[in-house]
Amino acid sequence: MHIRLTSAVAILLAMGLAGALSVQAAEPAPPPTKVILEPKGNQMQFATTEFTVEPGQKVRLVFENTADSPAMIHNVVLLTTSDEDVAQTVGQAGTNAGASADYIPDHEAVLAATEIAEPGETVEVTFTAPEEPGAYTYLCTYPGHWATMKGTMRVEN
Ligand SMILES: [Cu+2]
Repeated sequence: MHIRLTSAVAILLAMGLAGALSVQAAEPAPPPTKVILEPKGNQMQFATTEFTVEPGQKVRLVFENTADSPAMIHNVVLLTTSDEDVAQTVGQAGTNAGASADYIPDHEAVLAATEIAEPGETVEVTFTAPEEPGAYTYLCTYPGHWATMKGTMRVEN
């Protein structure tokens, strides 16, 4: 009787394990969705001013600095909000943060940020999109750029 019970438990355990494994196999973690951004020529603007991702989706954000003017140094800073005042605050704080911080301020509204990309360089950052559907601003915080160099990430189902 003791042996039979043990066997029954072992079988149940094995079934449970198989079940767990099959669930994992059926739902592998999806690879991050890739978003590629570029500047608009040698202007202080992004060529793409809007992109859409799903809530909670892993996003690999790649910024290719295709500018060729030496002055066109950029980054991409994604915010937790689309509030204009917050964008302005982060833009100004970025200038104060300075080159050694890649002009990325230590601010609670910064959701993700790339380092600085000189002309011809490519930088990237991987992050998890917010669960909350809505609009999220991204901007370049290189000094003088944030006022015109920005866009919107939309989170939608
Ligand atoms: Cu810029």
